[in-house]
Amino acid sequence: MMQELQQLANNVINGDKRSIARAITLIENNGEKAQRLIALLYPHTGKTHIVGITGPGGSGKSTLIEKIISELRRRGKTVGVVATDPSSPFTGGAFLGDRIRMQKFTTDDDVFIRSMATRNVPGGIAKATREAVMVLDAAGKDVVIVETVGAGQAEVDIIKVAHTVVVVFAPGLGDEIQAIKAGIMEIADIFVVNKADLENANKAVTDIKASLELNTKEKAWKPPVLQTIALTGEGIEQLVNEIFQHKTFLEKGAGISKRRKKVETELVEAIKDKVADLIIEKLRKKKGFNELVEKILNRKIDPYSAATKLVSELTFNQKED
Ligand SMILES: Nc1nc2c(ncn2[C@@H]2O[C@H](COP(=O)(O)OP(=O)(O)OP(=O)(O)O)[C@@H](O)[C@H]2O)c(=O)[nH]1
Ligand SMILES: [Mg+2]
Repeated sequence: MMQELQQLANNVINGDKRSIARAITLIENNGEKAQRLIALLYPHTGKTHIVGITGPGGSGKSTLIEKIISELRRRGKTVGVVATDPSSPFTGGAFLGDRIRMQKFTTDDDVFIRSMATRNVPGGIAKATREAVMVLDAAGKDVVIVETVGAGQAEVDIIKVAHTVVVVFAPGLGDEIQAIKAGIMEIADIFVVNKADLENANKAVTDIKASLELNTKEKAWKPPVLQTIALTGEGIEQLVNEIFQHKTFLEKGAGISKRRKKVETELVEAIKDKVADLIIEKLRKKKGFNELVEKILNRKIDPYSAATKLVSELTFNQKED
């Protein structure tokens, strides 16, 4: 098995498209193999620039990404895309429209696009996305784009992997903007008002700028607010310029703490995983476990009280330090 995984890792590192796809599938299944693969790939990561693209449903993220890919290819950059949509009821999370749009890149060996399966991902979609990004990073992609609908904590967790966060709005989505502001405004590095061909695009820009005034006065990086028309490609070149401006900004020092924080998040998330597994394994072995399952089944106790009881009885072996 080890040899097979090593071979897969080598092929990923060489940028082989089918191997990248296989590696991401393995990771989605989140088994022991997945973890070994990550261990093999991790030393080859850390070179890609990760761009998170988020915003309300239908604001034009996917259309924008298609144009960004073309612009990046024009500049000779290799690209990976991971699209997630935790709320999508569709298997695979990708809309037919997305698939058709992105088809033109299928013959380009330097573009890899993946829609993450969104349901029943063991370990969660945020983890699977983080690891898929690692695979594309190890595969040598210059830029990796992560698309997610910015609506809840899960999405904020997903976007935390990004170095540069682009938030995409569209005119006339006032309520959505309000809903999203809470979680995502603080982590946005670039704002885009897409669909600038529609009415009220200028008003949307003014609104975003007004709310930025309130909380970015002392920040070294002031998030620009751009207008785009993803349908025609208008404004895309400037958007890509801003993404690279932000990359340069991060490389000049401001990014060191951000990168450190990112790695810290990775470690904490990995610990959470491990700790949960370890504790659950330990608790399952206690005879009280099955008794409590029985009691929950008979509605004699609720799962939360049962969990509290089990966890409070846990002991840790100090010698294992
Ligand atoms: N008028 C106009 N329509 C656009 C523009 N960009 C995208 N659209 C349209 O808006 C709709 C949604 O575009 P998508 O790119 O799928 O939006 P999305 O944000 O990826 O949507 P979700 O993935 O569902 O959240 C599509 O019908 C696009 O053709 C634009 O600049 N102007
Ligand atoms: Mg989309």
